[in-house]
Amino acid sequence: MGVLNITPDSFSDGGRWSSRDQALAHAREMLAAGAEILDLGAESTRPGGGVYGSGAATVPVEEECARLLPVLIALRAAAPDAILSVDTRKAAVAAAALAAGADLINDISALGDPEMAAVVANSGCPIVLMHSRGELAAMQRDIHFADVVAEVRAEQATAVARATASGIPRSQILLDPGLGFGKTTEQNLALLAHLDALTALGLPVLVGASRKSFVGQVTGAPVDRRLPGSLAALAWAARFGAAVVRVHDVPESLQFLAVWQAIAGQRSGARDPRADAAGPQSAVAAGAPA
Ligand code: HH2
Repeated sequence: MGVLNITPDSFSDGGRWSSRDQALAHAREMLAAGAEILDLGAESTRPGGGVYGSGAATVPVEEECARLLPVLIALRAAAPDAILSVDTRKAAVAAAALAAGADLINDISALGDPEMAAVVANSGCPIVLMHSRGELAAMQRDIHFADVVAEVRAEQATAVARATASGIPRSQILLDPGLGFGKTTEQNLALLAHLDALTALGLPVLVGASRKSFVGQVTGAPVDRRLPGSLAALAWAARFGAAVVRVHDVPESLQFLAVWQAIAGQRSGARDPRADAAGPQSAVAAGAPA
């Protein structure tokens, strides 16, 4: 999933693709590079209370639609086979986007808008239910988890139950641990290291680690130099079978995944299991070629 931020203020690329023509050109580049899904966002959701100060300002529905719809409509016409996702917390924006040809709703508030479930249920489109806690404006303040992996998993299970009770079938739901949304660096790392706890819920999982501040905190890299660290996070998402990875750098991420998968394919091949049991040191001791 390639990120298409049609915003003036997104944390890593705000303003770069905010005109219709810039956005369309970037969308074409990502599709040509092999992105299967594009995630169009017309409201930054960088959380407040931490490195982003007071966080992103809420964008009124009219403004969000005015940014989003011209790009979505043009893209739908230009790329009929692309899967177009819309990153919005607002049911009215989701309804307008679906009418304009969007295929998927990416809701970082996991049905925070009480009207969202009906919009999604009526359209039959898939929805991403991302984990977060509290209000966006203060999300990075007073973060408390006793066991982040268990609690995110339990809260995602609750979100699924709420969605199905509102008429959205399980078959339409994707989950997302919400990296960077109300979590410390260590908690983001723990969620990646134990992503299998979330995939165990039996629904496809989306992971968005690209360029996030936890990558900067581990490495000291500024936001425009976080690709290598983002790829390390991608490796863990791949290892635990994430169904969708949300990235800003599509060609680089696809090259990374192609090699990762080619190596993983060798693991599932016809290797003699005794070789693994012996381990590399035994092979050296036995005089095997290094
Ligand atoms: N992260 C961002 C936005 N939307 N959606 C999902 N499902 N998962 C994520 O991790 C996620 C998301 C933040 O990234 P970006 O869109 O680049 O920044 P901004 O919110 O500042 O526009």
